[in-house]
Parts: sequence; C-alpha cells; structure tokens
Amino acid sequence: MKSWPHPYLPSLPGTGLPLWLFDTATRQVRATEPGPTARMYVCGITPYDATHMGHAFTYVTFDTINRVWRDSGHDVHYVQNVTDIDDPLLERAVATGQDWQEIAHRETALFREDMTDLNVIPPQDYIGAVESIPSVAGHVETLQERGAVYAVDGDLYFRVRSDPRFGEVAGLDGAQMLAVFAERGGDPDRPGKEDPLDCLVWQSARPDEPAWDTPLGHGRPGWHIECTAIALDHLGMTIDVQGGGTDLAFPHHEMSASEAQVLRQEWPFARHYVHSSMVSWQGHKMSKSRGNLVFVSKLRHDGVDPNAIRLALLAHHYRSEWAWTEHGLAGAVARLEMWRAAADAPAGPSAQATLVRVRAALADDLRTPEALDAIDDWAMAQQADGGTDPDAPDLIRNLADALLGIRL
Ligand code: 5CA
Ligand code: ZN
Repeated sequence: MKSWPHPYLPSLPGTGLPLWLFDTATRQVRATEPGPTARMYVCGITPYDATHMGHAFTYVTFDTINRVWRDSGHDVHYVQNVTDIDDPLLERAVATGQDWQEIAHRETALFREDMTDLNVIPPQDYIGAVESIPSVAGHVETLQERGAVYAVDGDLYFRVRSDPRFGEVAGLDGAQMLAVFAERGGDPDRPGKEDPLDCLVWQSARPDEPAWDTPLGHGRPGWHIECTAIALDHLGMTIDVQGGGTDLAFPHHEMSASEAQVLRQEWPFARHYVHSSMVSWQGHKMSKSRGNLVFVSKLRHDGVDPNAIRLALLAHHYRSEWAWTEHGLAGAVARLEMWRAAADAPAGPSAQATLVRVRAALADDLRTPEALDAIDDWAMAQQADGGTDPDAPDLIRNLADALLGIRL
C-alpha cells in the first residue's frame, strides 16, 4: 500500500542515549538493543472510521520511539499493517449501505493525511491485509505442517498450546484470558474447539461476504495471523518492538507472537512488547465501536494547528491513562505559542543543557512530559531575560522537530 510522505528531520549535534522501554512481557523497563537497523512492527488501523485521538496517541508514541532510535544512530525499519478486511469493516458496510472497499479506501486515505499533518514518520512498509492473503495462506500451511492447526466446520484454528510460551506476552491467568478473549473478538464458546482460547486463522467463505481463493480454500484470514505474516515477511524474527495500544496485548499480540514462534521454531517474536495506554473521552475509552470520538481530521478542519494536537498528546506519558479535554488542547495551543515566540527571537539562553535534558527524558521510557518541561524552561527563560546565544533558537527549533515532531 502507499504510505505517506517522509517529514524532513533536522540533524542534531552529538548522539542520543540508548532507549529504555517498558516491556509488557517481562514487566520491566529494559534497554532496547537494536542492531544498526532497529526493527519495529506497529499494528495499524482497521479503517472503518476516521483517526481519533486514541489512535493518534498510539502512533505518536511509536513515532517518538522511531525518532529516539534515529537520534541514537540507528536506522529504523518500521512496518505497519492496515486491517482492510475484518468483521467491523463488513458490519459498518452493511449498517451504512456502503461498499466495504470504499470505506477502507477512504478512511485509509484520511489516516495518511492525519499522520502527515501530525509529522509521523511513515512506515517503510505499509501493508494491507487483503494484499497479504497469499502470504497468510502460506503461513497457515506451514502451521498445518507443524501440526498446529485443526478444522472446525471448515474454519481453521491455531492450537495456542502448540507454543509452550503461550501466555507470556500479556501474563494473564487462565480466567482473565478467557474473559478478555471473549470481549475482544474471540470465540471461546464455539463447539468443536479443542481449547477455548484457540484462535481462528482462516475463515471459510460466508454468504454475502468477500472471500478469496487460496490453497486453504475459499475464505478470508483471521485477524492475528495477518500481523504475524506481515511482520515475518518484512522484518523476520526477532523484532525489537511489537507495538500497539494496551487493548492489543491480549489476545492480539499474544496470539501473533505464538503463531510466529511456532512458525519459526524460535523465541521470542519480539524483544519488547510495548503498549500505549488508552485515551478516554466522556468517561469511556475512545472507541469506534462506542462512537465517543474526537477526530484528528475534525480538529484540523476546524483550524487547530496539528503541532498543538501533537503537543497535547505528548503532554501525557504513554503508560498513563488519560482523558482528552478541551482544556488540555488549549494548554497545548498556549504552549506552542510560547515556544514559537521564544524560538523566533534572534538569541536566547544556551540550549545545550535543554538538548541533554530532552534526550535523557525520552531515552528513559519516553518521559515526554519531562521533555516538554525542559523546553518550557528554556522558552520561559528566553521570554524573561532574552539571552545572548544566537544559535540557541535554531537548536531549540531543531530538537523540537527531530525528537518531538513539533514544528516551531
Ligand atoms: N487493526 C487492528 C490492529 S492489527 C486495530 O486494533 N485497529 S484499531 O483501529 O482498532 O486500532 C489501531 C491502534 O490504535 C491500535 O494499536 C489500538 O490499540 C490503538 N487504539 C485504539 N483505541 C485507542 C484509544 N482509545 N487510546 C489509545 N490507543 C487506541
Ligand atoms: Zn495487529
């Protein structure tokens, strides 16, 4: 699939620090240890509605990881999928009388615009589920050869217990796994399953639903195997970061990791499983299914500077749950104005220490609120006392852009 344009990244003096991140599987903040090229897979949207602030928070979080790695001297191979065939998309098509492909096409185009305006670095490989169907079928055949697949009325299920490490990503106990699986698209009660947690990898064609011809028969892929296949095809094993919101830790990342581990007979699928917390609005997690949404595109069309939207997101640590508010956005608009006023001056106080502080905050599990505080301190000092360093405003402009994706 077409990705979106790459933003210009200014270079900064010196090199950033190695990035430490919280890993859901080990429940520890640990150093990432990528090779010359860091490898990151982040789960993409299911394109049946526009990008909301929860999505934006998640993609800005992983964009910050991308920027910190680059600043510390790594290239980044970033891969993202688009779930352009799945139940929610078909349900929306039926409910609104539209063609499912048109919805997917339109909402993916809008997502690209939103990501471009938010200065998000695009994935090198942006891959749709539909275009991956031949690959998914091949991976399911390999799982069959490994004895990890069985049929229930023509649908194919992955035996989660064929991976001895199943359960280690999210760390839930059996009862929790069952409850969450049922809530998030699973079918624990389907008769004929060997283990209630076994997950669908191939669904045979249903009347009035799209289906594709593959060696597995006429049908379409299950959800988790889509991300397994795309990640293995484009990044291989083992990746540095598997990412998404906390709602994906189980079952999605658990299942995709187990499928990959059985396919490759290697462990682990990812060195870090990284999850951004849920953004809420009106008392509930912002979600397309509930419909309590604040859209990036709506704010953009209302004339809100996307840099202010990005600042409003970065004001929250990625592992804290928070609610989107008008007040938070207004604070970000004011902050952006203050930073711009200070960076537009001909000189300011030295910004070297600010760069050190921003790098240290981001490298330590992406403490973005503290990175913003460091720039606040510089901007307030500039506004209060002027300053004599003629290079300082440019350094602030460049570090805000390169590390935070904020254009002053
Ligand atoms: N297509 C699948 C992943 S393969 C999917 O979950 N799509 S999604 O459109 O529902 O979500 C896209 C990304 O946004 C996921 O990483 C999800 O965890 C994240 N996300 C969804 N809602 C929120 C929210 N309210 N707050 C933070 N992140 C969210
Ligand atoms: Zn995914």
